[in-house]
Amino acid sequence: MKPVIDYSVYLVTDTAYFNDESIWRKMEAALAAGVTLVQYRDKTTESCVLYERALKMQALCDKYNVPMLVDDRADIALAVGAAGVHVGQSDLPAEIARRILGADAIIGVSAHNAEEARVAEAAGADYLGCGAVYPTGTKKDTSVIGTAGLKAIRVAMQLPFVGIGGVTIANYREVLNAGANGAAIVSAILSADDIESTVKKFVQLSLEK
Ligand code: 3NM
Repeated sequence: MKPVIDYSVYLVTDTAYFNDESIWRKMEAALAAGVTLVQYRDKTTESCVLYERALKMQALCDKYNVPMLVDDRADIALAVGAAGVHVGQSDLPAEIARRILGADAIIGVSAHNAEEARVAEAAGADYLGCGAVYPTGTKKDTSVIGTAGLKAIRVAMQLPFVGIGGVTIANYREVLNAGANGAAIVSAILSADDIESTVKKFVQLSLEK
C-alpha cells in the first residue's frame, strides 16, 4: 500500500553537510524533534558512497518511523528500500521512476510553474516541490517564484505540493497560506544553532490555522 505522507516539515539534505560527521547527529536531532519527511539529497557524490550514506540515512529514518525519499536516484532508492524518489526537471522522468519503483512508491517532481505542475501530475507524481519560493544560497541554479508562484500552482491543480527555497521559521506560514501542504527545508534546519527547538517550532507553526 502507498504510505500516507505528511509533507508539512520536510527536511532535505545537501552534499555540503556530509563533509562533516555531525550531519548524522543533526539528522537524528531533527528526526527526534518531529520532521515529517526526509529527502536524502547528495548531488555530487560517487555512487558507492551515496549508497552507504543512503543506507545509513534510511536506518535512521526507520528508527523514527519517518519516510525517506532519495533525490534523483531510483536505483539507490530501490537498493535501500526508501519510500520513493524526488526528481527534478532534468532528472529521470517521473514515469520511468514509477516503472522502476512501482505503484506504491512516492514520486515527487520539481515544478516551477503551473505548466510543469500539470505535466508532472499527468506523469503520475504524488507531490510536487515548487520553488525557489525565496532566495537561497543552498542551490545556485534556481530562480525565485515567490508565494505568487505557489498560488498560481495551487489554482492549477489539486496535487499536494511543498514550497522549497529559503524557507525559514519567519516565512513558513506564508508558504502554507499560499496553498502549500508543507515546506522542504535545508539550511533553516541543518544550519540552525538549536535544531531540536527549530524543528519543534516548524511543527507548531504547521498546526496553527
Ligand atoms: N531546490 P534552503 S531550492 C534543493 O528551487 C532545492 O527547486 C530548490 O535550500 C528549487 O532550504 C533548493 O537552504 C534548496 O534554501 C533549498
